[in-house]
Amino acid sequence: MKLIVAIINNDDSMAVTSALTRENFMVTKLSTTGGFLLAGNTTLLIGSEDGAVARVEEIINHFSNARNTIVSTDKSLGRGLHNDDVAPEVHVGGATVFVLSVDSMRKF
Ligand code: 2BA
Repeated sequence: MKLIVAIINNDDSMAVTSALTRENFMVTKLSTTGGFLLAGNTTLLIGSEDGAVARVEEIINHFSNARNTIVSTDKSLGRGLHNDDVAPEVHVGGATVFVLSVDSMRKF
Protein backbone atom coordinates (compact mmCIF):
# COMPACT_ATOMS: atom_id res chain seq x y z
CA MET A 1 0.00 0.00 0.00
CA LYS A 2 1.13 3.59 -0.69
CA LEU A 3 0.32 7.00 0.72
CA ILE A 4 0.28 9.63 -2.00
CA VAL A 5 0.88 13.19 -0.79
CA ALA A 6 -0.05 15.66 -3.51
CA ILE A 7 0.44 19.42 -3.18
CA ILE A 8 -1.78 21.15 -5.71
CA ASN A 9 -3.15 24.60 -6.46
CA ASN A 10 -6.29 25.63 -4.57
CA ASP A 11 -7.96 26.41 -7.90
CA ASP A 12 -7.52 22.80 -9.08
CA SER A 13 -8.49 21.07 -5.84
CA MET A 14 -12.21 20.65 -6.60
CA ALA A 15 -11.57 19.12 -10.04
CA VAL A 16 -8.86 16.78 -8.72
CA THR A 17 -10.81 15.59 -5.66
CA SER A 18 -14.00 15.12 -7.69
CA ALA A 19 -12.21 13.04 -10.30
CA LEU A 20 -10.51 10.90 -7.63
CA THR A 21 -13.68 10.25 -5.64
CA ARG A 22 -15.60 9.46 -8.87
CA GLU A 23 -13.16 6.56 -9.30
CA ASN A 24 -13.64 5.50 -5.66
CA PHE A 25 -10.29 6.70 -4.35
CA MET A 26 -10.44 7.97 -0.78
CA VAL A 27 -9.02 11.45 -0.28
CA THR A 28 -8.24 13.68 2.70
CA LYS A 29 -7.89 17.33 1.83
CA LEU A 30 -5.68 19.62 3.93
CA SER A 31 -5.48 23.40 3.66
CA THR A 32 -1.76 24.16 3.50
CA THR A 33 0.57 27.07 2.83
CA GLY A 34 3.59 27.06 0.52
CA GLY A 35 6.76 27.99 2.35
CA PHE A 36 8.08 30.22 -0.44
CA LEU A 37 5.04 32.15 -1.68
CA LEU A 38 3.29 31.92 1.71
CA ALA A 39 0.10 31.46 -0.30
CA GLY A 40 -2.57 28.88 0.31
CA ASN A 41 -2.37 25.59 -1.51
CA THR A 42 -4.03 22.21 -1.05
CA THR A 43 -2.43 18.98 0.10
CA LEU A 44 -4.22 15.73 -0.64
CA LEU A 45 -3.57 12.48 1.22
CA ILE A 46 -4.60 9.44 -0.79
CA GLY A 47 -4.16 5.88 0.48
CA SER A 48 -4.08 3.50 -2.46
CA GLU A 49 -3.08 0.02 -3.45
CA ASP A 50 0.32 -0.18 -5.17
CA GLY A 51 -1.26 -1.01 -8.52
CA ALA A 52 -3.48 2.09 -8.46
CA VAL A 53 -0.74 4.68 -7.91
CA ALA A 54 -0.24 5.27 -11.63
CA ARG A 55 -3.95 5.97 -12.12
CA VAL A 56 -4.01 8.41 -9.17
CA GLU A 57 -0.98 10.24 -10.60
CA GLU A 58 -2.64 10.34 -14.02
CA ILE A 59 -5.77 11.99 -12.58
CA ILE A 60 -3.75 14.51 -10.56
CA ASN A 61 -1.64 15.35 -13.59
CA HIS A 62 -4.69 15.72 -15.85
CA PHE A 63 -6.49 18.20 -13.59
CA SER A 64 -3.49 20.19 -12.27
CA ASN A 65 -2.37 23.24 -14.20
CA ALA A 66 1.00 24.96 -14.00
CA ARG A 67 0.81 28.75 -13.74
CA ASN A 68 2.97 31.81 -13.18
CA THR A 69 2.48 33.69 -9.92
CA ILE A 70 3.77 37.04 -8.79
CA VAL A 71 5.88 36.83 -5.64
CA SER A 72 4.63 39.14 -2.93
CA THR A 73 7.93 40.64 -1.84
CA ASP A 74 6.51 42.26 1.29
CA LYS A 75 5.67 38.77 2.56
CA SER A 76 9.07 37.40 1.55
CA LEU A 77 11.02 40.20 3.13
CA GLY A 78 11.50 40.05 6.86
CA ARG A 79 12.08 36.30 6.71
CA GLY A 80 15.76 36.57 5.88
CA LEU A 81 15.08 37.05 2.17
CA HIS A 82 16.11 40.19 0.34
CA ASN A 83 14.87 41.78 -2.87
CA ASP A 84 17.68 40.12 -4.82
CA ASP A 85 16.64 36.67 -3.58
CA VAL A 86 13.11 36.70 -4.95
CA ALA A 87 12.00 36.80 -8.56
CA PRO A 88 8.93 38.97 -9.24
CA GLU A 89 7.26 36.04 -11.02
CA VAL A 90 7.70 32.31 -10.38
CA HIS A 91 6.53 29.29 -12.29
CA VAL A 92 4.41 27.11 -9.99
CA GLY A 93 4.17 23.53 -11.12
CA GLY A 94 0.85 21.82 -11.60
CA ALA A 95 1.36 19.39 -8.72
CA THR A 96 4.12 18.12 -6.45
CA VAL A 97 3.54 14.47 -5.66
CA PHE A 98 5.29 12.24 -3.11
CA VAL A 99 4.63 8.50 -2.96
CA LEU A 100 5.38 6.88 0.41
CA SER A 101 5.36 3.20 1.31
CA VAL A 102 2.89 2.37 4.07
CA ASP A 103 3.64 -0.37 6.63
CA SER A 104 0.01 -0.80 7.58
CA MET A 105 -3.35 0.90 7.50
CA ARG A 106 -6.12 0.14 9.97
CA LYS A 107 -9.52 1.64 10.61
CA PHE A 108 -10.79 1.28 14.16
P1 2BA B 1 5.81 27.32 -2.42
O1 2BA B 1 6.84 26.91 -1.43
O2 2BA B 1 4.99 28.52 -2.07
O3 2BA B 1 6.55 27.52 -3.82
C1 2BA B 1 5.86 28.04 -4.95
C2 2BA B 1 6.77 28.08 -6.16
O4 2BA B 1 7.84 28.98 -5.91
C3 2BA B 1 7.43 26.73 -6.47
O5 2BA B 1 6.59 25.96 -7.31
C4 2BA B 1 8.73 27.16 -7.15
O6 2BA B 1 8.51 27.43 -8.52
C5 2BA B 1 9.05 28.47 -6.46
N1 2BA B 1 10.01 28.30 -5.36
C6 2BA B 1 9.83 27.61 -4.21
N2 2BA B 1 10.91 27.70 -3.40
C7 2BA B 1 11.78 28.49 -4.06
C8 2BA B 1 13.10 28.99 -3.74
N3 2BA B 1 13.71 28.68 -2.60
N4 2BA B 1 13.70 29.78 -4.67
C9 2BA B 1 13.10 30.10 -5.84
N5 2BA B 1 11.85 29.67 -6.20
C10 2BA B 1 11.21 28.87 -5.32
P2 2BA B 1 6.54 24.39 -7.14
O7 2BA B 1 7.92 23.80 -7.12
O8 2BA B 1 5.60 23.88 -8.18
O9 2BA B 1 5.94 24.11 -5.69
C11 2BA B 1 4.56 24.39 -5.37
C12 2BA B 1 4.32 24.13 -3.90
O10 2BA B 1 4.54 22.73 -3.64
C13 2BA B 1 5.28 24.85 -2.96
O11 2BA B 1 4.77 26.14 -2.66
C14 2BA B 1 5.30 23.95 -1.74
O12 2BA B 1 4.15 24.18 -0.94
C15 2BA B 1 5.17 22.57 -2.36
N6 2BA B 1 6.47 21.91 -2.59
C16 2BA B 1 7.16 21.87 -3.73
N7 2BA B 1 8.28 21.15 -3.60
C17 2BA B 1 8.29 20.70 -2.32
C18 2BA B 1 9.20 19.90 -1.56
N8 2BA B 1 10.35 19.40 -2.08
N9 2BA B 1 8.90 19.64 -0.27
C19 2BA B 1 7.77 20.14 0.28
N10 2BA B 1 6.86 20.90 -0.39
C20 2BA B 1 7.13 21.18 -1.67
